[in-house]
Amino acid sequence: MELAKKNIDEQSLGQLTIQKTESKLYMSYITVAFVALLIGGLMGLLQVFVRSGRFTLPFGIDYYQVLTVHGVILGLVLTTYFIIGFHFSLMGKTVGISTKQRKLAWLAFWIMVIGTVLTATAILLGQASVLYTFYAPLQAHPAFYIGLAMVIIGSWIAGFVNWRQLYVWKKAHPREKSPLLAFMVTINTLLWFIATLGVAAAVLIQFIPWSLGYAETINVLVSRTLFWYFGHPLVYFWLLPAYMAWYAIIPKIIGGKLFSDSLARMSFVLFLFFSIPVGFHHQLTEPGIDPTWKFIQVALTFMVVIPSLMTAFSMFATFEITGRRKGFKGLFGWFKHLPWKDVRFLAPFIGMLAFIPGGAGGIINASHQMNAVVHNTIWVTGHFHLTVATTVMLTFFGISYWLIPHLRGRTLTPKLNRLGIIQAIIWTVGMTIMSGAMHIEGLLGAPRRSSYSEYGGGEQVSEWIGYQLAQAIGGTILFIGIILMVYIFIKLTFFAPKGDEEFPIAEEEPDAEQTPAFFENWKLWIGITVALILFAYTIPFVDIIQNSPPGSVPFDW
Ligand code: HAS
Ligand code: CU
Repeated sequence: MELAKKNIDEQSLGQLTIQKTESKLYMSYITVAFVALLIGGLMGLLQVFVRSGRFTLPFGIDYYQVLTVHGVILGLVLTTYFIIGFHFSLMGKTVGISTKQRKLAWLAFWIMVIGTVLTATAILLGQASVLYTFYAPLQAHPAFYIGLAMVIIGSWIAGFVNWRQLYVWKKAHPREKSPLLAFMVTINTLLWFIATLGVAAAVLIQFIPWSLGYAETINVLVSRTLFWYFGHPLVYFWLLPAYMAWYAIIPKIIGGKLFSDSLARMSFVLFLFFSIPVGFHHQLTEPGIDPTWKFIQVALTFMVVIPSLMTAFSMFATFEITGRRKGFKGLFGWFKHLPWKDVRFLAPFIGMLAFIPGGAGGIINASHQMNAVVHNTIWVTGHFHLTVATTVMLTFFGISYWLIPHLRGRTLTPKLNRLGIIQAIIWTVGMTIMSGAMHIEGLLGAPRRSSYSEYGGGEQVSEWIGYQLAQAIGGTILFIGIILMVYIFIKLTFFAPKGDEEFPIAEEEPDAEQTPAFFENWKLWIGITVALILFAYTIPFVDIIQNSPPGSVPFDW
């Protein structure tokens, strides 16, 4: 009896230490994300100040240097680290992680960190003011590209670990369907791997030799095409973790069940298919790409809207079914049951709301004729502050409120919950003002990626300044939101009372229909994805290579 008890104690002790070491790994990734939030947010604040026309940057700091830090650190660093930390947490929870896999995950982390430091150093020394899209012929110091390549390689290792985790689980559970969240993580890492091949090719074959001086010129159109082959799926790599929370976590938080396991899997598979062969919708105004292929990729872009509409449908259904089960009646009565005072729900919910105008804006962007009106205007900046900076970010914040205390063995106190609600409201107000002003100013023709200028003082230009002031107000409110979020992060990580915060994963309905086995047919999914990419890119890419204008030399400021 004594012996048995001792064994059990040792076992649970073993498990506890495993959990602790796992948590440390996941928290490391997430911590980098919050540090990035603070730095990147501060840059955003400086930008809106400069563009208000009433502030100049001190110490000769260049606007475009600040803008590069902002885009790289928020668009590439914050997102990638948070997502990998979240992916690992989900996999650890659903399929487990072995010691060997954990070591590899640490290796991935350190390669990414060294890469991030290299890239950041190049930018901070003023040697890489090329923005996060690093369009040629703008040229950065080689360290910028080498650092980026290391971040990508690190993220691949992390992805391989995730695949291995699922593989090991499947071996141990033959004929069982993989857990939904593990399936989703696998799709998102596949999407990321296939997409980053493009940008890795551009960086390794084009940018690094060119910046080191081994190649005199660079083929601009090829580099931009490879970038956008990656750049569009990149935005779904950000969105899908938010969708994971919407599909599989939010139902649990509101006291409901998973709406449909098959629908959720199908929408993720559709994202894998249609996220990648659509990069040309960022290049609609670019000469040198055959309009027929632009048209085809636009048609495919409209295909990728479908899984988002499926998600919207699924969310409404979850809310309504749960409400009616709780006894709320009438056409919209079920709406009342939603836990408005629970920040784990409220923050992602506002994210969903923001995606209605955000997604509609995306459809406008993707429409060839309308793209001509908005392309390269600050409308586009407004679009992605609604999508990634509101829909995705508020969902990531919503995840943090339970994930961080869960990993740290703490609890989300009512006080922190209240602060979180205030944070979500501040974010909503700030973003509505800033993004709204950006959309309108864009329609009035104001350019994006641009510092303050009176452009010689035309009538049209004088219309813009009011909106830029509004952006400064919205941006300042947002920065207050960032400070508050970082404060909450520190509280949740180090000071919240010890406890056992729930990891909310929704269960299936007891009488749910069985998920068809073909969802596990990875070869089929990858095969279709590759076929679609080859279809959408081969002919226009060969055409671009054969008929491009001569390569460009570096653009000197
Ligand atoms: Fe986009 C440019 C087209 C979605 C991010 N996009 C960008 C850039 C970024 C970005 C960063 O076609 C700028 C890149 C740069 O630096 O140049 N975008 C689209 C389309 C979609 C889309 C068609 N974008 C996103 C998402 C992003 C993102 C998601 C980040 C996470 N985008 C474009 C185009 C451009 C572009 C062009 C290039 C513009 C140019 O000229 O440069 C679609 O995926 C959108 C589909 C979404 C929907 C919404 C569904 C709604 C849902 C919410 C339901 C709400 C509920 C709440 C349930 C159709 C799922 C309940 C509510 C109650 C009332 C109860
Ligand atoms: Cu896109």
